[in-house]
Amino acid sequence: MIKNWIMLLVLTVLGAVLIPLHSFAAVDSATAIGVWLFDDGDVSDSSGNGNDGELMNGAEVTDGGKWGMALSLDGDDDYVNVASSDTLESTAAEYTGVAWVKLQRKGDPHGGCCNDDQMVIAFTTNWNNILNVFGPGRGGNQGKVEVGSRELNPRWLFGPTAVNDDAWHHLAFTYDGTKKILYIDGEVDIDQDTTNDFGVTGADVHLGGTPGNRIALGLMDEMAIFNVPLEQADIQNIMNDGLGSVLGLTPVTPLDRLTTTWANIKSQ
Ligand SMILES: [Ca+2]
Ligand SMILES: [Ca+2]
Repeated sequence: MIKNWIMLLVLTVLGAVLIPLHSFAAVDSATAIGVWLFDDGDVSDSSGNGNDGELMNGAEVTDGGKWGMALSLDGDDDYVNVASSDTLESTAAEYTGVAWVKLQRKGDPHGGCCNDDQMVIAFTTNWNNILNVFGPGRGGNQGKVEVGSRELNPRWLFGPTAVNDDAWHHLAFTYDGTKKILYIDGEVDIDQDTTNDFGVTGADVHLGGTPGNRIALGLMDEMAIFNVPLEQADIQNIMNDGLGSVLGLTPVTPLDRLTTTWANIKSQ
């Protein structure tokens, strides 16, 4: 009898210690302003904020994503438009943007240095906040990732790693009001001391390109915007476990993650 009580005590203490270490809800889902998983075949926002996107100029949602379906961009004129909103404007001072990208190398440059870049996430049309991949007009820097804003000081920054190799890479841009940080595949690619706010009032958000230029060539998946600067561990959790799992949108067991899409969950 005493033995059983001791065993129960040990198990209770172990549980109290271990359960917090295995919490999957490391990211507060209330800080997710827009979440675009593409698994319903469209650009609906899974965050609950109604920041649904519109497919422009033939942009498609296709199979072959990093998780389920993905956004497909033609490198010519495709992009997604998300209309400005109060919730999107809540990212002015603190921000995280994340995306999986599978981008091809573009051909010869045309239209100067920047028009052939591959935009991932942009609050624009005045370059208020960008996560951008350099195109052929950038010469030897093609494929490197740029983050920044016309409103920040300093404005722009790009890291050493190229991502236009037609393989999946996870990108994240965080800003906490004092430092901008670019993560590639969960590791810091570059950071920089920075001041000012983004100034995103009235700015539409564009995914995969912008109206007129910087159109991506390839696939994007699991894109999201937060109004807080996520920590590196959060970004790695999102990369490894998927946005749906980390935000509590999908079951957390590995088997379910592999075999069940968000679309299936929603239909149940
Ligand atoms: Ca098109
Ligand atoms: Ca997906």
